[in-house]
Amino acid sequence: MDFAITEETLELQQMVREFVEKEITPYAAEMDKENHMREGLVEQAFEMGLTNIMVPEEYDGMGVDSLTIAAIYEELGKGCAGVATSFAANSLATLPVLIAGTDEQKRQYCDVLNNGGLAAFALTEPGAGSDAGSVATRAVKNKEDGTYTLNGSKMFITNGGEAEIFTVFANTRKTGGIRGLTAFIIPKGTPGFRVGKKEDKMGIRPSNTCELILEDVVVPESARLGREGEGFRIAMKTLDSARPFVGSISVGIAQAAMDCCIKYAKERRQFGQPIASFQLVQQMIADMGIKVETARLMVQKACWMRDQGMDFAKEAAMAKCYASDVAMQVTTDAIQVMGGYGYSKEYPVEKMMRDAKIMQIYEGTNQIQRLVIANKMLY
Ligand code: COS
Repeated sequence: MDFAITEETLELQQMVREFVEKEITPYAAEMDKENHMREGLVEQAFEMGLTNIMVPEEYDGMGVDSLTIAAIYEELGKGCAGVATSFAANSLATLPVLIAGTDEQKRQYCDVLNNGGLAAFALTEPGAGSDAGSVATRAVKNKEDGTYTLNGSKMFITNGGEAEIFTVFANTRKTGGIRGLTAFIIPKGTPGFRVGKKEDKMGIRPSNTCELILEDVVVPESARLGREGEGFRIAMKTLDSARPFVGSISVGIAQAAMDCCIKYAKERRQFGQPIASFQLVQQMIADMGIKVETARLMVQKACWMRDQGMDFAKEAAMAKCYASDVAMQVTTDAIQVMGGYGYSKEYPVEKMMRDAKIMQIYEGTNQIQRLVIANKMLY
């Protein structure tokens, strides 16, 4: 095992850290309140190469490895997990195309990202969350010209209202089920494809989360990713790949909450001394440190395994599950150390705690992660 961070990654990480400290952290509370991203931030992030980080070199991207992507998402997660989520959703949406797309499809998709566009991964539906195979959106093949007509709706889609291009999962079988799940590339503006309600969420509020509606959306056969019925495998492989990155955003949240509470504990005086000198506070801080360090190592190991071409599904699920649980525990404890101040919007930790919660839910709940892990351990 060797996942030492290279000089190049360190340099990039430092650049992103400075960008986050200047352009994201100072605006995080405002973006949270306003429920959308600051004007111009996507463009600035694009200039830094942060919105198309998943694009391989052969499609004119940076072509960085998973460890580097994780390091970058951790930095973004420190500043604002909502912003990190929006940019990471671009990677999530691109992965199915990289996994199953033709050269032409990869070029089409990557070009959108390389021009600063956002992308969205549309799998979830009102009735299909953990049970991804129960997608009810139908794709019917038209015998005359080979096109497909899609009807249905999608829910909780990150970047839904702002993406230029979408990866949409629909069922090509009348009877439904995982064997009919099929993935399609659908550009914004395709007739019949529209954005529905925007979610008013508890956390990650700068990220745009919307419903999508498909009414007689006609796409050419060339929009289909892989074969009919290959969608479930594509979705599962995509989620395997994306999970360590949810882990890295979670590590970022936890690190930021821990840093904030350490600073506070050194400044806050009670009983005539800084609260950092009390052993019960020290124990909480030490436990936070152990958890953050462990979570980061688990994310790095899963990323390294992915980069080595090893089977990393179990480690990806473990990293996502553990790191997001850590983010929730550390943000909760950081508020505990900071008492009433931590609970107030005067400090950023209450937002971090709200942001942390979704990490245990999206891209597969932590209950699903445990199923995946147990399955890999038992069979
Ligand atoms: N990679 C490749 N193929 C996979 C796979 C993976 N990681 N996981 C499962 N498959 C394949 C299996 O090999 C199996 O294929 P065969 O039937 O040809 O053998 C098929 O998919 C079905 O697998 P399985 O029986 O394990 O599927 P289940 O219906 O039991 O579902 C869970 C498995 C619950 C793990 C899956 O539905 C899941 O991950 N759900 C969560 C979805 C999710 O994360 N939703 C969040 C919204 S997306 S942001």
